Amino acid sequence: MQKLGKLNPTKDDIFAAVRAVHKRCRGAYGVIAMITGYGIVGFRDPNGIRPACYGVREDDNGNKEYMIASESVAMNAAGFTLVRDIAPGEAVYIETDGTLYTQQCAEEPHLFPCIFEHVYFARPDSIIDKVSVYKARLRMGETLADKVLRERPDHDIDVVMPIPDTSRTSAMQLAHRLGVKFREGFIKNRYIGRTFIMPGQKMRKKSVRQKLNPIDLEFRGKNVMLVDDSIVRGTTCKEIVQMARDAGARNVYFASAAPPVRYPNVYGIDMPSASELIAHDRTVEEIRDLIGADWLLYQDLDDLITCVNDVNEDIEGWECSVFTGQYVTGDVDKAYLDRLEDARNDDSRSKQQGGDAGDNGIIDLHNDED
Ligand code: PIN
Repeated sequence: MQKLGKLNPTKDDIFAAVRAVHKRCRGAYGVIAMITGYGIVGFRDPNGIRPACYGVREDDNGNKEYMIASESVAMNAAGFTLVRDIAPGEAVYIETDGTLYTQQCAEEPHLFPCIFEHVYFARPDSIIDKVSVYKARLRMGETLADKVLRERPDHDIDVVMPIPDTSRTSAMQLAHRLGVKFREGFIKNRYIGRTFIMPGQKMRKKSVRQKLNPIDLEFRGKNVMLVDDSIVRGTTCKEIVQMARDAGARNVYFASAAPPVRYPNVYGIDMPSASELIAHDRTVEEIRDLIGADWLLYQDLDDLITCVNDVNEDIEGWECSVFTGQYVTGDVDKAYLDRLEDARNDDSRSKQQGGDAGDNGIIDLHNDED
């Protein structure tokens, strides 16, 4: 329901409106809104699941200008300097003349940032809640290397390869720590842009081969360890493992910088329904078999948490529900997840689209590379 407010809203009216939104909404959100003629307002959900920050720059007359964004990289690109993250539940209001006001608008704010931002979503040059995404990804490579050495101290990996792009940072550090070669075995076709939602396995399979092309000489006769940021549906990695074999690899090992994704995301990441997640209700060995790899290595959740943990004492915990099935807002029950399953699986998506695998306007980031 939309209410028509006062004609001349003051900052207090705006903060009161944000307080009302927090009372009414559940889940995760980062919001930026323009109030025509008055200013812009930005705020973040009371658990700080989604990121938001603001920055400043001076105009030619020395006046301050502010910017609100979900990631600090946006600031750098536009010539702003990051001031700080918006606190969970807090709102920032910038009037058209550049005056900035902030106010905490949630009754019980907590900081539980989404760990998946660090695994995949955020750009590596972003700093979220004081944590450098790049450094976190480097550490993911180190902890993966330690796990390789724990599982197979006498491993026979000849070469480590990233599956471009997100995993490059961790793959590089994994290779470095193991003391094995790092090579770019797959080249991404940069002329194929972000593909919008593509329901149906067939479509997804075809687009993997259009997007990635192997450099055969890097594979021939070698034991290769492929590294990806995560395994979601498993379609891409199954195809990639096969491509590595076709290119002549002797053994294909697969490492995921994230733990098994076993549960759906209800906090803004458009992920497949539980039944479409390859790791849902499956053991690592079953997944390994399904993707056709000779060895499958997943990051441990404790290790992933240590990769992001040490810089910000305000962080009370991490939103890790896709790995644990525990949702920090405490209001996600089985009935809700069942409804989600019905609405999100491929069958219902293509029904909604009259059987057509076309664009429904939702960007499914996890199909981007499929
Ligand atoms: C790749 C990001 N990354 C690749 C997203 C594929 C899971 N997938 C998650 C792996 S990129 S699958 O950086 O955007 O290029 O498990 O669903 O097949």
